[in-house]
Amino acid sequence: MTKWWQEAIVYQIYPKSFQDSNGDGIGDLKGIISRLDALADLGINAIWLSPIYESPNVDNGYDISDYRAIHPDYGTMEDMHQLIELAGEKGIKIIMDLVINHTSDQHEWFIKSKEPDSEYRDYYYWKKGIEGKKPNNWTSFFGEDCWAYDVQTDAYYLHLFAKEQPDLNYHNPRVLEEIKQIMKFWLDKGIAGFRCDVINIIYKNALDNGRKRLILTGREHYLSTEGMHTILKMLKNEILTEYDAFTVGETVFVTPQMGKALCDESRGELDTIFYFEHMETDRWFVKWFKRKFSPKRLFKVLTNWQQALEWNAIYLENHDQPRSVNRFGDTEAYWEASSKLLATLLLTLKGTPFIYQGQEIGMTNFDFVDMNELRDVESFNIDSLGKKLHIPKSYRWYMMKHCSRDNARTPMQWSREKNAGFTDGTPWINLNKNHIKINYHEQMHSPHSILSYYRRLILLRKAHKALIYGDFELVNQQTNVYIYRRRHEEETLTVLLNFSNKSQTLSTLGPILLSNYDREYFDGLMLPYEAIILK
Ligand code: ISL
Ligand code: CA
Repeated sequence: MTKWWQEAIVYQIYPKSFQDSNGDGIGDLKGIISRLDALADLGINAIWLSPIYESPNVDNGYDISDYRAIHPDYGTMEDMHQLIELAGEKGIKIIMDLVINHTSDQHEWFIKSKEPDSEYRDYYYWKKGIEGKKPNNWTSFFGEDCWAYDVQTDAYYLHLFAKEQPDLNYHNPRVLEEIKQIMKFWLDKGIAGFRCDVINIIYKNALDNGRKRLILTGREHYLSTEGMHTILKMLKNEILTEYDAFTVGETVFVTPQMGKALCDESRGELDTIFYFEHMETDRWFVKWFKRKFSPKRLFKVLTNWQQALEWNAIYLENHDQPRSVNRFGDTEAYWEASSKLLATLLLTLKGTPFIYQGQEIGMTNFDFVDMNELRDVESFNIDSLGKKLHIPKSYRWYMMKHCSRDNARTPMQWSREKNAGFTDGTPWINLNKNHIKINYHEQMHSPHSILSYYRRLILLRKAHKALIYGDFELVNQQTNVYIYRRRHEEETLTVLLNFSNKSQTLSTLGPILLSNYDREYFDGLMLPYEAIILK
């Protein structure tokens, strides 16, 4: 049986940087509402909203202090109802971000839990140190260690992310009960599902010391545990199914094997996941060490996942990743062609595609010149860790340039005007100066723009079921050329992608359905960064 979300194309909005409506320099819900026509015109069917809940914004909303309230920066609950309704009228569903591994340290549960006798104490992991030392040797995702000390009660609490993000304790059944009620609260408002933040680490088996590792010491105690699988089954059974809600789990360090265990329909856990293996194909060990991108590595990872899972989420960008054209394309001579090439990949693989705001116009990494232009807590933590490790300043800056999450968080470039039409005020983070050249307005009017190409691809996907339901069949993954077929009933389409700035000669020929060079017949010679769909 097919599902609504298999035919859907999802667009991720990072609200803080999408559209400001009141001149305070921060994007907001009214701003999103004012751009719904643009989104409908692109042809998307759902929006994944990064967090808009009440939050001190240490990690831009991924530190929630009230799951049932809208942050005043973003507007009111009334605005949210309007967004759900008006988007719905245009056939666009809303998917919310569900951040339940941790809360903010300003959440009332956490504040109350600081009292040792409080009924909230066990909502979190509060532990006494061992002989003046931290409870164990685990390290956090953001580079610091992951136990914070509280003087008042002479105890530590666990935080796998920033210290303002204490981890919830799912050994306490009351925590899951709270989460279920929160999910119902939003589903009853008419949202269509959840993107579940770092969902495969929520259940910690034990707080024992971990094997020493380069990153994330301790992870064998909480990655993809049985307890986590049990929780997912309960959420699906007791809450999600009744609403026909869609889930995409953000899952770290997952293999295709683990992915299957999370997404196989028969197991009743998640619908899809975001894996990270393809995001590591231009990195050494951790995301902070860039290496030369090898297209072949990318093809191999993608093929592997395409073959392992019946269905999954497909993405090349999000708010945590540098822009894809910088990583896998060419921002100079072939900026347009390579952005379109990546669009073709995204929209012709098997799965539900996620477009990240700005990707549809080929937005690029930031052009900041100084550390004080950055805003991300992770970047600052990593920079100070780098300092401690005596990594030279120039290399630390190189790391930021290529790897900081702020690369994807500069404001959406709507026009060539002041502040790119994002705000009338002072933006919370600087805009990329290239908005003079790269902007929505310009591309909207050009039939050959990246934006128009996205539109065409989306229409094509809707017209050719093979692009949605077709099997994935690998034809070739040479050094720079990726070729695969999508076959469904009577129709077979072949996708050819040239990930290099050199032409390539192939033995295939034939009439073209779509090419990023607007050709109609393929003569066997692939141009630089050419993408072709053959009939
Ligand atoms: O971006 C990363 C490291 O640079 C990832 O390890 C990231 O931290 C991980 O994918 C989890 O991300 C999610 O949870 C974080 C939040 O900061 C991210 O924005 C969110 O996508 C904590 O809630
Ligand atoms: Ca605003």
